[in-house]
Amino acid sequence: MKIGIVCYPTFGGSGVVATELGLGLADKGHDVHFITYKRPVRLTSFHPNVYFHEVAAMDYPLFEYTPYETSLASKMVDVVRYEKLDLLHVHYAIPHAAVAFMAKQILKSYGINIPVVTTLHGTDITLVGNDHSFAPVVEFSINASDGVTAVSDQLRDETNKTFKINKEIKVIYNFIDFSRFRKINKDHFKKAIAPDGEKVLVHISNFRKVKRVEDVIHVFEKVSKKIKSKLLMIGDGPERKHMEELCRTLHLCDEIRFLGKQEAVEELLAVSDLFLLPSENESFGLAALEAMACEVPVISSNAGGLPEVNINGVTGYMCDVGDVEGMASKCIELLSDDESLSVFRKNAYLQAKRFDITEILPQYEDYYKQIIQQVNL
Ligand code: GMT
Repeated sequence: MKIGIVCYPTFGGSGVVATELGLGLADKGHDVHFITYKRPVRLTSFHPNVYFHEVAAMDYPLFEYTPYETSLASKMVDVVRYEKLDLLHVHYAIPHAAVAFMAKQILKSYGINIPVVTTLHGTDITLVGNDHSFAPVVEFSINASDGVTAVSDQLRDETNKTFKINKEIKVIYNFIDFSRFRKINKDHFKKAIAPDGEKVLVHISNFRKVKRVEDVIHVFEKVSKKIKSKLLMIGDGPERKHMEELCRTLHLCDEIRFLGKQEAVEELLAVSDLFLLPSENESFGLAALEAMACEVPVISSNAGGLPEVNINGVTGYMCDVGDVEGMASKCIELLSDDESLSVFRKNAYLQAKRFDITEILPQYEDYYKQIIQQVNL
């Protein structure tokens, strides 16, 4: 198949899923055309079946806000026509599903009926999409897509609760590529990060409010009073500055390292003992899955779709949102008992195996075929 993928090219979860999906499809012999405003961060090397079409938004003194959607729709029309795509797969409803609708209508005037699949990722429904400044467009464009997928059962249910959706939303879980995410030996990293054999806790996110990053610091504060430990904070975003200030206030700067955005997170997960994800909301929690694939158990909140990924008492523990005390005591419990920590490590890996890319990718291929057939009826 010739597939067009539209996504955010940044470090966020939806862009990562879209890029890994495209690369996986390309490995299977499909031609994949990424249409984005920048090369996606995980698109790092040459692949014979992968193409990148950059959307250049036009600046003009009249435009206080650059009409990016118009440029994107034009690029989508151009790529579908000239590359003869079979299907467009857009990730994150805003604005991609609405722009896909516009592109689809324009393509009809050229006699092309391009099938459009929209994948919902989370905040496009829960945090941003349900705001009244977006909601009517989000609802309309989900209904106008030929196929719609969500990354967890919870996100599907939430979408149906929030909007009047007139079609079935298919759940296709996020996935993990074990050729990249697996426990590797990085003993020299471990010695540098935890020279006195300290336990290593880790958090990876975009440091937005929804991640409750301050809970990560407060949990660690409690853990570090009982267990010799270090905390790695990976990623960047609006809350990072406040978190660095909080570390100073709590006199924890020697124990907590802010590493910013990292390409090879698997190398840091390889030296980690626990992953912390206390999010206010999380449709799936791809970062937690990446940790689990590297045999790192997860202490998380029980928000959104997290219970579909992290199994309480098996692959880690879950507590209510904001229950810093509970999360800290579960960390201390696990980190004090090497035997049970190693059982949780194995369980985390086995659970991650359920989301192996080799299991999930065929679900997308089958869905594409079904939607293409439906549109061509
Ligand atoms: O919040 C993020 O981490 C970014 C956001 C995105 O769309 O880029 O992530 C959402 O999509 C990910 C991939 O499907 C999910 O794993 C995340 O759980 C989801 N984030 C939220 O729902 C807050």
